[in-house]
Amino acid sequence: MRPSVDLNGVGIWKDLLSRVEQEQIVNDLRSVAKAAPFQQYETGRGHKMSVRMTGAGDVAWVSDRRGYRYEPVQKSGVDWPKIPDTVLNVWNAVSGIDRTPDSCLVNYYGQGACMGLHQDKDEADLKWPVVSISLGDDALFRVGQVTRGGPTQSVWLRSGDVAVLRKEARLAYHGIDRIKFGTSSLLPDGGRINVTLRVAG
Ligand code: MD3
Ligand code: FE
Repeated sequence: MRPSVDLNGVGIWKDLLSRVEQEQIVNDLRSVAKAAPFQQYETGRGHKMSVRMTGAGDVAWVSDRRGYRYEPVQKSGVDWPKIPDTVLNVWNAVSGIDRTPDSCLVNYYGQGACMGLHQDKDEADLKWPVVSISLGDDALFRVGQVTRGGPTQSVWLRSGDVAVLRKEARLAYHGIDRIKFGTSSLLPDGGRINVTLRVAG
């Protein structure tokens, strides 16, 4: 299967997931959020992020005043829940690799939430791809270069779109400029969920 868009290693499958598949994933994510509630993390500099986050798998990404890192347990000491099979199915369909991901991060964007340009390099081995699933409201995704400050390209991510980041794109600066709140009926209270699957450990 080949992506419908390819921006320097960012492969995007527009509309890959049907409405029913999206609903099943959201349903499974409700169980994840029950076992591991969403948190509004602080950065090392003490700024609260606007995106709410949780995770599943052997490890998940967390941030606090000590900085960011992958943690094998939640702040409470409780294990992260299992990665839902509905989410693993998406990885198997698009990642092109045999290994299973050991970490699933779940980001929730409410009204006004955004994510500044950053690189993902907290994973132990950066050669593995990252798979991202967009659910809910439309998001303006921006991807730049491996170095900060280069030219960027933007694309709208919509509910059911799946992106795979590999090669140059894996280390490219990227972020979410804004959400068009209320554009999707998938989440009853609006907003957007992004699920990323990673080999982190
Ligand atoms: C490019 N998430 O979780 S999704 C993140 O929509 C993250 O929540 C955004 O950036 C979101 O780190 C963007 C697309 C995405 C995800 C992971 C990437 C792009 C990426 C990792 C490396 C390069
Ligand atoms: Fe990222």
